[in-house]
Amino acid sequence: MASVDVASAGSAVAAGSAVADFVVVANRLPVDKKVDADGNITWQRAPGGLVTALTPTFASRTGAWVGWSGVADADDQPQIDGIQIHAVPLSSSEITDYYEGFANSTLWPLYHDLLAEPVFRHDWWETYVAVNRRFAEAASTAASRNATVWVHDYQLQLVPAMLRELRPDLRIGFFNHIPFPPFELFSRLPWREELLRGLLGADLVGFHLPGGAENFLTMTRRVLRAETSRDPVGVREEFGTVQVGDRTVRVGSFPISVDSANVAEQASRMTDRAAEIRTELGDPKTILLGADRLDYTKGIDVRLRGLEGLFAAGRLDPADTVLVQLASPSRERVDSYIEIRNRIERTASHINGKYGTVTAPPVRYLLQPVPRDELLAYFLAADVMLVTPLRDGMNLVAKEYAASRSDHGGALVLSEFTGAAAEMADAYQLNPWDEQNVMDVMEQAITDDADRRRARMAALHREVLTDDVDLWSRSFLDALDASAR
Ligand code: ADQ
Repeated sequence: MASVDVASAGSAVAAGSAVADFVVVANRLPVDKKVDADGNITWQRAPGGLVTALTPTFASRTGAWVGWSGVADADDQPQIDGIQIHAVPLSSSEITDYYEGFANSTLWPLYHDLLAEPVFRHDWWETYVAVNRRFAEAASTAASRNATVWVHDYQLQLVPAMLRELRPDLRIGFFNHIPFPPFELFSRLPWREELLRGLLGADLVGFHLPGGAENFLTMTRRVLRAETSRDPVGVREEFGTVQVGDRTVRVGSFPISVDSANVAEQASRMTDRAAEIRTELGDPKTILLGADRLDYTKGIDVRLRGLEGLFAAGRLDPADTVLVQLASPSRERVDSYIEIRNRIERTASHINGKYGTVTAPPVRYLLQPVPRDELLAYFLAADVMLVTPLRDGMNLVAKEYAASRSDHGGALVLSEFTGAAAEMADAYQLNPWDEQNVMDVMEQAITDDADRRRARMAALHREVLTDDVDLWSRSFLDALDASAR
């Protein structure tokens, strides 16, 4: 992570006259605040696709970003890379109740098909409301008259309506980065009406896939008895609508992507390091790779069990196979995350104990974020990338892997339960709930004919280079510009 230049807050903003005509509101800022033992403060660019996606937009407008800094109680307003930063302060108890609680122990498991049991607590909800109001107020302070405000993700679903009430002049978009669940799941929420009304404060509500958009339209019709149009909620061009009084809210799907050209270019400089990695791993015949935030949705245990099954059946030789699992720590104080970490670590060490030797364990597991360049070198070294989530809104790793493989080498194993599967038909797709199928598809990707593997990767690479993250943000913002006031 590189440190970035920090200038003090612009006096116009400090004086309360907002200047930004484009404001992003997201749970996290694109920078992390670090405070050392002597109290010195530095800001470091946080890795994340969103800021990259929006760089061209920020370059052409006066931009501001409203979000949490990642540490308790910070409320700084530095100017970083030309973007006015509005850090929304969160106390330690708000981090527990709003972030770890309502966002990640209620909404996250509910929206991911109950992969963990969601917890419904009224005190968490109250903190979620209070924190959402704080974000809305900060956005209202940051935005100039008639500005465009783009609110992101499940942590901030109340912000659109709260912001509209404060600032009816604004054009407000909302994008949901995780799946939006079907009626039977969403209806469990004691606060389902409030959340829907919160989202309907936006002019445009976007999802990765048409299925999420359809679920949202169904919810508003059945819970709020809103009038909806169900034009095909296709990708980009076609929209459904919800009538809210005299306002028409548009609803559509916008599958996110990655900064493909940049990934390809950066990866092309990592070929030497990729060769070195292969040597360091003992030059095995097959290198399998997983790279994920350590989350129970990502199916890290699915691929480990698949590997064990193939070893047990004698279909894959443990002496000639290495699976590298790069896991970056996430939400480490939440119980369900502690449980999945323990399960993954038990399974990995069981496989190594049973099928490895002291000097050559087949599973290499890292619980640390890996620097970007190094991650790309692993992508190039991998013969097969394993992306096996039980549920995932999109999954950027699959797209980054395809973008990095300008050489058309490697193969992508991809769960049908990711958003990415809808576009990446040339991946080796599997059903992560079917152990037999997991083993079969992993084996097929490893052993398939070289020409077929190359043709599939060539198609995936070509596609992701065309459908990049710039197209995603432009299509969302164009649709928002065109939306009714
Ligand atoms: P995430 O659940 O965080 O995103 P994903 O889309 O896969 O998941 O993005 C993860 C990012 O972290 C990728 O850029 C990847 O390169 C990086 N990463 C993964 N493992 C890493 C490691 N060990 N070290 C360093 N970096 C690592 C949410 C939704 C997704 C949706 C995105 C964007 O859950 O479904 O695709 O938002 O909308």
